[in-house]
Amino acid sequence: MKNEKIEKAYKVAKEKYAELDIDTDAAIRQMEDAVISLHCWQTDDVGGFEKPDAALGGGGIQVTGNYPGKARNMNDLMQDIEKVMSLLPGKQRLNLHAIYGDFGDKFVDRNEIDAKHYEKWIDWAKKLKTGLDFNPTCFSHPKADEGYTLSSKNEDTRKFWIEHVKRCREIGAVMGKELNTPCINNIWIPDGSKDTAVDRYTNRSLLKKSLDEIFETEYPEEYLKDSVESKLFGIGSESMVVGSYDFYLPYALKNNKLICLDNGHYHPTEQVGDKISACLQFFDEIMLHLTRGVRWDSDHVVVLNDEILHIAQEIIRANSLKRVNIGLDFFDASLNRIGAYVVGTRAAQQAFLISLLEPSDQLKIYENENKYFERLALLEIMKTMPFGAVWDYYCMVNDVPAGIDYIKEIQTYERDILNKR
Ligand code: RNT
Ligand code: ZN
Repeated sequence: MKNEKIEKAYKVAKEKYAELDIDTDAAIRQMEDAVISLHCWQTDDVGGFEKPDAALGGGGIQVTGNYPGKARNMNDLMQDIEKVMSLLPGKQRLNLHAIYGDFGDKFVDRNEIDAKHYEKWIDWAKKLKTGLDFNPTCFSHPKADEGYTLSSKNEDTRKFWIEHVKRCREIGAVMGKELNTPCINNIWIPDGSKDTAVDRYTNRSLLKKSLDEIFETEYPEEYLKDSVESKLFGIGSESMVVGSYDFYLPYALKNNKLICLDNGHYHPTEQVGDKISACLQFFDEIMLHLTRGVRWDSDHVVVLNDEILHIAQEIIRANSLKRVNIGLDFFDASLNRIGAYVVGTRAAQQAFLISLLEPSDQLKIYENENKYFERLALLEIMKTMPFGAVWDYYCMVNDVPAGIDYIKEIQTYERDILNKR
């Protein structure tokens, strides 16, 4: 899709950036390494396919809204994600939750799942030449109703969830092997307490014990990578979360696992961007869940805000794009879900492209020379550079709609497909 207007604007922008020694073509090339793992669960509000009309329950996370057109089954989900991918520049993977298996009409409990339930996904990913990531689902289940899973004092419950997570790792390893790209199996559990808890020590030692047992089986790194995701609080776990940052950071480090940083899981003024350069001193790789926290909720659609930009900038400034696995994590049922993906993913991609267009050498020189006015001025000047022209060109060369054109495409999809569900 050649577009003269876009090319013309790009030419001007390219020259403007070149004045600051920034090569826009090189930045666009580097975007190849900014692969985004699309979370499947925005398509159906974290429902999954275990039974008809399955819905997210408990677990400290919530979906609100009932916008029409949610995915009802695997075919809908595949169709939706393919539509999303067709509107995004660059490369994406798909991040599945265990509840999205191919279970037919039979109820398959979490401790019974195996690779055959995900064969269709593997075939689909092969067809699309992409990779898969995976997540155990330790919520929306009667055995999670008491609020504790891997850290439960009920031995039956704890064993049940250990078995589930073990199977998820095995499934993930099959995905990685079949698709020739490591699958990241990310463990997040909802365990925590609404009110003041007094025996946190026992819960945390149980969680540690469960994880140790789960990780006993080793898989080749080319097939499977494990990550663990912490949280500050959730709905119903306001006073204490067992898997806190202080728990998982040392656990991951000591046990050679990845830490997953979800930017909705920290104190409101805490910056995940600032954690990047710290974690990268000790971890070979990290995992991200990009999201947008709004007051107490951590899962709004990502937009291009300071927080996301800071995260992307820190990764690029540390020259570490290849060491960061970028995932998304939001679920909003009050708007067109395909639109939510495209807005959220494009915002994340824009943050990376803006960061790649930063005059980082010059900024570092100013900083090293204590020229703080100059550093501040250049950072401010960058905010009004013609980034939009570079972005549109990036979309154009990737053969996807630029500017406002994707809005219409999603409206058409809504009319022709989503509204008929
Ligand atoms: C919850 C965590 C977790 C979930 C998904 C659905 O607070 O962020 O990543 O959102 O597993
Ligand atoms: Zn998350």
